[in-house]
Amino acid sequence: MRFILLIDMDYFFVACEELKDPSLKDKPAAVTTGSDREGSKGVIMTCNYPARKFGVRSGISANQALGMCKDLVLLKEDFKFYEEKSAQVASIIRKYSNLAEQVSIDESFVDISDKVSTYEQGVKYAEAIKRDIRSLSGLPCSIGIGPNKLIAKMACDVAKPDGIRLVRQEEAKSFLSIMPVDKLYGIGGKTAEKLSFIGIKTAAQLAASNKMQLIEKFGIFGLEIYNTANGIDDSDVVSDYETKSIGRERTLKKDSNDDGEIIPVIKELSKEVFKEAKSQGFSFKVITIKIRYADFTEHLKSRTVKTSNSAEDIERVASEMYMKYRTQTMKIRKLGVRISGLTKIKSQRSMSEFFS
Ligand code: TTP
Ligand code: MG
Repeated sequence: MRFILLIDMDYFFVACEELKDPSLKDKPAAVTTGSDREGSKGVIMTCNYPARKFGVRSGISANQALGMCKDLVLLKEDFKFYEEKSAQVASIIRKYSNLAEQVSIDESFVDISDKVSTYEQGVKYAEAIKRDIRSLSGLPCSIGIGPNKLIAKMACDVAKPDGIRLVRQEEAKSFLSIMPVDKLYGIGGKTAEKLSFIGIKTAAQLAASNKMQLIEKFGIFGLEIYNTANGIDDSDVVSDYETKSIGRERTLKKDSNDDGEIIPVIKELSKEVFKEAKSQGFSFKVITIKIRYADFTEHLKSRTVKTSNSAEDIERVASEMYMKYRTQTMKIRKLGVRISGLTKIKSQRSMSEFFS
């Protein structure tokens, strides 16, 4: 018996913008791309739920969106920030399971089959992850729970926004049956159109159709969509988790060779690296600094220490290496601190924390 979660952030880019400007919360707002081009307000990447009420959606032009909702707040995309938040969410998820597969900037499958043994426990587990994501990143998400990736994904769609939805194996077929085929995971508009030519419009019709006819028409893909409509999916969650090292880098506001400016940056980066190592429960053996000079040459220096889990060790060794290897003639553009030789010191959160 497998238990799979699909965690998808709600109105992700705009939710990130709300963190920067909480006054956006109740206003219809959208993030655009391409607004730099002359004479263009750009294209909508996503919008919040108040804006969706007016029909605003991803992919339409900002002008068209303003036609639907004249008070729509347009925000320019800030990918760097969204990527940071995405990485933060991914690291929160990893505290719960290493068997996590990030499939886009804001969604991950998580296999929790070795953490829970009933659907009810799966819901509790999902609630705990959702709570943690909200309190640590400040962002809302929705979670679908099911016996496979397909069902988890479809369950998440109906859980939105800010919800959790469980669909058991035995409910899967009837859960899917009312859906139009183009709402099924993996079936796009073109396939839906071809299916409608042979009289198949809903998942129920697809599930009850002639398997051989589908294979004749679509090849192996025909079998896949037939299985999809029947709630069958045995694909694995493929873990993208392999922490060989934990690092942080920062570009200085202005190129500098002033130790008084640089040492505090190294200390700050060391603290951040330590915080991440601590949250993932790792001790480390190797500390590395990276110095990128104004001419883009890059220097890496490493030192191996006795296995450690102290913030002071990272700060001290990183600062010492900097003082030893810096050249004072060239200004520095970017600094990095990294730890490797990681060993797990803390087991992942145990179920007892959630069920006590
Ligand atoms: P989605 O998860 O599809 O959308 P969403 O998170 O904004 O809204 P929700 O999940 O609550 O329905 O996509 C994640 C992000 O990817 C989204 O915030 C912006 C970006 N994106 C685009 O840039 N273009 C698109 O066409 C879509 C659909 C999303
Ligand atoms: Mg999303």
